[in-house]
Amino acid sequence: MKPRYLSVLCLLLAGMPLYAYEILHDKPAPLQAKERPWGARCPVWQKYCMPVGNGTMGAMIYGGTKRERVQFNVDSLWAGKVNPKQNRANVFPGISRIRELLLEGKYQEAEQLGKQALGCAEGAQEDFGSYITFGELVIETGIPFEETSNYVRRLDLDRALHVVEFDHKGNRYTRSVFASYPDRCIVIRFEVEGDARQDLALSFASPNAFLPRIEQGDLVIQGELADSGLPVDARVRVLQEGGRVAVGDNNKRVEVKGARSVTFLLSADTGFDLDQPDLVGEGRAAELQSVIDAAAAKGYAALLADHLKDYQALYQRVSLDLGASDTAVQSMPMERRLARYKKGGVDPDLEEMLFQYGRYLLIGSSRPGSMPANLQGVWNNSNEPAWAADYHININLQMNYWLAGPANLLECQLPLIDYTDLLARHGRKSAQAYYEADGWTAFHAPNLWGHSAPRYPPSAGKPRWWNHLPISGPWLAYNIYEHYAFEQDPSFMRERIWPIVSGSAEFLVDYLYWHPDGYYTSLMSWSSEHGKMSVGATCDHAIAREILACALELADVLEIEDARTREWKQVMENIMPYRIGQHGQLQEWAEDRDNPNDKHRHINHLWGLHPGSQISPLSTPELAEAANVTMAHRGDGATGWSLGWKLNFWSRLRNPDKSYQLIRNLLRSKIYPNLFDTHPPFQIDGNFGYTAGLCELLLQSQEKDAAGRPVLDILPTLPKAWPSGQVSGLRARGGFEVDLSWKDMQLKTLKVRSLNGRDFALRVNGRLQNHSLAKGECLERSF
Ligand code: FUC
Repeated sequence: MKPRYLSVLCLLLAGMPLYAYEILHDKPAPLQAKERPWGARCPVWQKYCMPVGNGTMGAMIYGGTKRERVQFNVDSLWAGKVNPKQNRANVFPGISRIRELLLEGKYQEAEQLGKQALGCAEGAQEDFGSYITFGELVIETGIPFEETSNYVRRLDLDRALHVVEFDHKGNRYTRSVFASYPDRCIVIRFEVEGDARQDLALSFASPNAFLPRIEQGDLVIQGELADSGLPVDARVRVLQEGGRVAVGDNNKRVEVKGARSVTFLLSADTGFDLDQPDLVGEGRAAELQSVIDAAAAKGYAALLADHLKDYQALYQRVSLDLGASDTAVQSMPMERRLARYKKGGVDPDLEEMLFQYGRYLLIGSSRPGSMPANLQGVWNNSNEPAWAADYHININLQMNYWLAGPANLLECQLPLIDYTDLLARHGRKSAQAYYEADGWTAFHAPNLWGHSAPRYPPSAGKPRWWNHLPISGPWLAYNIYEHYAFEQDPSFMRERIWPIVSGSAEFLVDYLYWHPDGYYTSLMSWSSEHGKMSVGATCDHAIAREILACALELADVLEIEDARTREWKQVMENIMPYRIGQHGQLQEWAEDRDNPNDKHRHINHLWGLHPGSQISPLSTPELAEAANVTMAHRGDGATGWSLGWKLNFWSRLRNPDKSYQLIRNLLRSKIYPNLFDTHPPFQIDGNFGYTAGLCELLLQSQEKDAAGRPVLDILPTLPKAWPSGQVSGLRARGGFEVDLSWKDMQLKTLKVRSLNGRDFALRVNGRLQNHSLAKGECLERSF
């Protein structure tokens, strides 16, 4: 063990808080894999660099000694542009004909017609664009890695701080990076102990034509996006202690000589404004200058202190202990640690760390005022990221926020609500254009500007089930409802949540089709990305049932009861019921055609089990058994996000062994050495799905009792791998915070804090008990 690891270890043993975790590496990222500059699947970037973020900006740090690189992004940096004519004209007659054909059993003809009739308007695909990369700051130091010793780089999750440390010629060098939300900048500090001095040169590199120049000693970067004309700006201030500064490379490089320490302050933005997304906004150069001036005036120590205060107020709400890993394991570089885990090594601290990492990544990529976390959060090194790093809403964006409630980060969900407002505005036109329906919906993959039509036109030749998924809007509306379920703030609900959820219910009652057999069905539909055309995909029905129930619950709180809510209720109660098929499986479609050998990653038909609340081993045992059969068919492997979903399914099915197996599979096969989850490539939803799933093992609250009280289900699915442990600060629907501990698989202590004074029921060891607590009151029990 290297001396530095020893000191880290001593700190751990000295009783550091439970939320202190570090992702360790003993080499710079570029020495750990082969570089593919600006490549979407660059192994160095996606596997070894480590992320910091403040919601609006994200950076990935390479940790090089000779050349440090800080690749960075801004959340609204999108190629492409608004397309006001994205909805295809005259689609509804085609949809009506497809419906008739399906009812006549003419599936092939219906599919044929679907290929020609569905999709967005021609031209809209070209404007859709992609999330792209800004570029990187390059800081040359002249210190080759081979001349260094005791190198360590680590991402400290408790402080949201990246640190590189090494010795060179008897001097200890430390480089720290953090992304400050309060001060809107990324702070990079190069320090050296003792008498040594540093010579550093700062420059900018990018695959885009963003031009750097030195202005009043700052590195100023300016550009404009080709399609939209969106202005792009960044500014870097160089604050050195000691030494002197010069300008080089044709006014494009800042050169610092003989400094004791140097702090770089980076701030960047585009002119995009979510409130006026159709306009090409003003450049932000002047605003960034004020941001940087203010940060510089504050100084490094105060910037760090304010960053810690802001970040820890969110991060330290939840602590988790699932058992202790060997001390030698805790200080292992992550690549070795994962390899050991892969071989069956026991490492509960790593399982905890991945849980907290999900929370870290959400705090880093989604803060009030930012865009929501996209397929890669806010991190992206390429102009051609996989799936445009967009906002897929046929599971991915929704999954990004599953943890926001249970893992107690509701503030981080506000960007999702802001963005859904935009989508719903455009989505009203899409609901009319495609279904002549009121309310709003959006199809499977929107972009920065809230593209709500299907993604591709018929001429793109893409499979239609990708494109045409009108249930995506209601699926997203469920996340927005969940915000209220966890928060219970009636005035926020009235203003922000009700319009989205009620607008979704309005769409659904117009969209669902009254089948001649006497029920409402999603005609025509297919199970997302799995196909085939159907007279009713189970997932659509589950989502419709749940959203209508949510809308009715909110209407009840708002004391609204009218023709509209009566229609919602009537439709909800007459949606095609679940069907159990020939293999005992929960049918994916109205037609009994599931293939038991099919391992497809989308398991949409279990939506009512998770994230929905319709299927449970306790209240609907037959459906839960059918869901078990489906899960057995689909197996325990999958892409990153799908493993995350499977973990949530198994925990709702109250199967601890399977749940733990999924945790092992995920960590074994889909987690990179920087702990990013991979599809492949890197896709952040798997990280978020893991954290959400872990919450589900320890506390569930999706159930309501007969009187409508939320049921807090304590330790519903505890894996044997964690016989003793504790968690504190989890949040439950109804507005509660829960701490609990267990020993030898038995609950030991329980504390429930009521945030809103709602009555609730507790299920402990299988027994249900009602409770009343006033707002702010706690219930405490020992067992
Ligand atoms: C859905 C998934 C893919 C991928 C993409 C971003 O389409 O089916 O696996 O995750 O989203």
